Amino acid sequence: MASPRVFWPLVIGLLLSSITLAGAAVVTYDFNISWVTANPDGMADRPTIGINGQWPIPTIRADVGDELVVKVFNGLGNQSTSLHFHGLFMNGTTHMDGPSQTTQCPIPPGSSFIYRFKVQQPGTYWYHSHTHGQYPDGLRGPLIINDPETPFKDLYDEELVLTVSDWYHDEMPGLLSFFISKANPTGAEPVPKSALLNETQNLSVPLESGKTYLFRMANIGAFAGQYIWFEGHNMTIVEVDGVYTHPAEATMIYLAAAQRCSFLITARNETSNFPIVASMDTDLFDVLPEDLNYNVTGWLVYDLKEPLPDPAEIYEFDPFDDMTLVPWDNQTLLGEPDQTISLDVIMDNLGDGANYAFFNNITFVAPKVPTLYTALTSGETATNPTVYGEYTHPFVLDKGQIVEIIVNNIDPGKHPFHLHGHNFQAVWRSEDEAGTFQDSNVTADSFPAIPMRRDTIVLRPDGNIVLRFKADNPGIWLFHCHIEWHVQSGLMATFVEAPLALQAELEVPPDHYAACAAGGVPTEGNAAGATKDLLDLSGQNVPPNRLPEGFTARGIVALVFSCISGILGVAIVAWYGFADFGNEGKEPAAAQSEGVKGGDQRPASSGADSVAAAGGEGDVISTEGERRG
Ligand SMILES: *[C@@H]1O[C@H](CO)[C@@H](O)[C@H](O)[C@H]1NC(C)=O
Ligand SMILES: *[C@@H]1O[C@H](CO)[C@@H](O)[C@H](O)[C@H]1NC(C)=O
Ligand SMILES: *[C@@H]1O[C@H](CO)[C@@H](O)[C@H](O)[C@H]1NC(C)=O
Ligand SMILES: *[C@@H]1O[C@H](CO)[C@@H](O)[C@H](O)[C@H]1NC(C)=O
Ligand SMILES: *[C@@H]1O[C@H](CO)[C@@H](O)[C@H](O)[C@H]1NC(C)=O
Ligand SMILES: *[C@@H]1O[C@H](CO)[C@@H](O)[C@H](O)[C@H]1NC(C)=O
Ligand SMILES: *[C@@H]1O[C@H](CO)[C@@H](O)[C@H](O)[C@H]1NC(C)=O
Ligand SMILES: *[C@@H]1O[C@H](CO)[C@@H](O)[C@H](O)[C@H]1NC(C)=O
Ligand SMILES: *[C@@H]1O[C@H](CO)[C@@H](O)[C@H](O)[C@H]1NC(C)=O
Ligand SMILES: *[C@@H]1O[C@H](CO)[C@@H](O)[C@H](O)[C@H]1NC(C)=O
Ligand SMILES: *[C@@H]1O[C@H](CO)[C@@H](O)[C@H](O)[C@H]1NC(C)=O
Ligand SMILES: [Cu+2]
Repeated sequence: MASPRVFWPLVIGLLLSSITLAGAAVVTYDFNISWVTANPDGMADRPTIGINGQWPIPTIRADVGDELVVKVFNGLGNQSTSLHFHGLFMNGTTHMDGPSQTTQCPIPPGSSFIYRFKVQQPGTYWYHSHTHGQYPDGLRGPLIINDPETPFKDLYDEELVLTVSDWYHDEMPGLLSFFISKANPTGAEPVPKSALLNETQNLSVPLESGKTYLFRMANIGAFAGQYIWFEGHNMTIVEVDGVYTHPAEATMIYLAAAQRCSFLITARNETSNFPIVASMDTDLFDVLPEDLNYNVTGWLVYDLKEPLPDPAEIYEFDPFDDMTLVPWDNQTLLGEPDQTISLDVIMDNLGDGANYAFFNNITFVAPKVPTLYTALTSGETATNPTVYGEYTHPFVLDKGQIVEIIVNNIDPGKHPFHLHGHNFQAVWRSEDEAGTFQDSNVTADSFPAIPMRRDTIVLRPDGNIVLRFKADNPGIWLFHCHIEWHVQSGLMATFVEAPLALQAELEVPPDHYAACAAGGVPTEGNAAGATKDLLDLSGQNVPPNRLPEGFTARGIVALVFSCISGILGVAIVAWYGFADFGNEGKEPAAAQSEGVKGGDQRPASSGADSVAAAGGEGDVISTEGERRG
């Protein structure tokens, strides 16, 4: 068990130095990340990533104002890892944010790494791996920041943490190499095998009549959004993603991957029991396997001797609309933006025949040098986005700017977008199929005076969203879809916020650089590792080549179907054809893309570097073999 150890001597030291820190503690967790066996849906034992021999992994808990210290040992043996503390601003500690190749090097097997940061925000968060699409294999758990001064403290008697998630029977490396391959040209995401409630099924939640409970819910799944309801009970929402809200009544909520919501439930004067239901949003699934139970049931249990009834079937999902929430602090609409970033979400195929996700014309590929280390080692050139490489899709933000992000969905899927290092005001969200924001007649006049804030928001099919935040937190922050498949297929951009302030203020501890050395990852220079001419990006990691003009995704689908329908010879010829398109006109640098896109956040995977950095770990998710036909 990883119970926190509180170091009182240090607390006393802090008390002596500043009374404003009264009560602040240092809360330490020792985590040995290693393989265990789990079977939460009762259908199959599978290797799962646990902590200290356990899965589900521990809930991290601290109070507002505490310093959290998470000491990680990578005991996996065959995969590197890292931890992201989702929703925490990491103000002054961007190097503790967790994404591999962005703010740190992946922690290789056998290495240790310490995350140390102050927690200034109350609420419901979670932590998960931010390396190689790894968290769905088990490395995901709740993170709760208790607030002794919560405005709702008189409204409830007890609090309960409750997660929803989705579960696969196969491990991510294998699923990913199929997902991003020419055998899957439409980019159909693997469908989960089960839904889970608190990483199990048939969960009993004992309630006592007359008491009110604060439920802290988080969707810690890989892919599926879930509809959640409690028969016979309404919820009073008081927090989303760490932002307190004016209480709002709901009968059903929707939590996309990575979203959180806390709400009050008042126990009835009852002796019978009530189903809790979470139902995966099957709109997200390209295929709906006949044998899939996409619902998971638990019970509010008033009396164990009474039966646990089956849930009533419902015919329409009508979840609470989070855009109607009002933050408790009444923070008003941020002013006119100083910088507007407009991103179109596009799914398309590249020359290797696989399907990728793009913001505008760029699919994310991790740089050779983690972006933070580029920012720290490029002097005044750090304000020039070029040094971060084209495929990290960098945007440099100036300190204090009001930044507006417009995301247009040129795709019929839902995408939950997440920003690291901040939450954002959700100033506009269109209905489905509204087209682009620019083409609509919506203006800032229709933005709410007090917009809802959160850190993860659902963009609707072929719709658009407009978000605003203030660049008051120097750091390197990713903006990405939180569907783990889309992270890996490239739906990610990098915000480089006030890099010169980082150079002046940040000190990266030696164990972070030791992880780089152990993995053979360079820590200086531009995205390509050049230290002399910082604007020379030759040799940067790149995605597979584009398809030649006129060669459409539909063509690829047709090819694959022709293969499936048995015209094998023809298809094989076509296949070799592809491989050629993919390599046609490639400069030596482009050849390095092979294997890179199988997983993001991975160092270059060809040449000497890759052997040391990725190949050596044995967890390269590569479709290289297939690409070569
Ligand atoms: C939960 O109960 C259902 C129905 O009895 C059963 O099919 C399922 O296997 C149970 N799940 C687990 C993990 O025991
Ligand atoms: C971590 O766990 C693994 C697997 O249980 C074990 O072999 C290893 O000794 C542990 N390492 C440390 C540092 O506790
Ligand atoms: C869910 O699991 C966590 C432990 O992982 C536990 O602390 C919590 O009480 C459980 N929630 C409910 C509602 O049973
Ligand atoms: C829940 O709210 C709905 C709509 O406001 C209301 O009709 C219903 O009676 C409420 N149910 C309970 C159990 O309070
Ligand atoms: C709960 O129900 C019982 C039996 O119907 C009743 O005696 C009791 O007064 C009720 N309690 C409350 C708090 O309503
Ligand atoms: C899941 O629950 C929904 C809502 O009640 C219902 O319509 C659907 O039939 C259920 N699906 C399965 C596979 O049980
Ligand atoms: C927010 O506004 C409401 C009125 O709409 C007011 O009652 C409340 O006190 C305000 N909250 C804060 C934190 O200022
Ligand atoms: C994307 O478009 C911009 C603007 O047209 C262009 O400068 C850039 O080279 C393009 N990048 C890629 C990777 O195609
Ligand atoms: C434009 O505005 C009108 C009137 O407010 C509204 O009815 C219409 O739906 C809007 N069109 C779009 C594309 O938003
Ligand atoms: C970060 O800290 C600075 C200085 O205390 C503060 O001005 C800023 O609002 C903070 N930003 C966030 C996102 O918490
Ligand atoms: C790593 O080891 C685990 C546990 O033995 C195994 O299940 C998994 O497939 C291995 N992963 C890779 C990528 O080799
Ligand atoms: Cu997505």
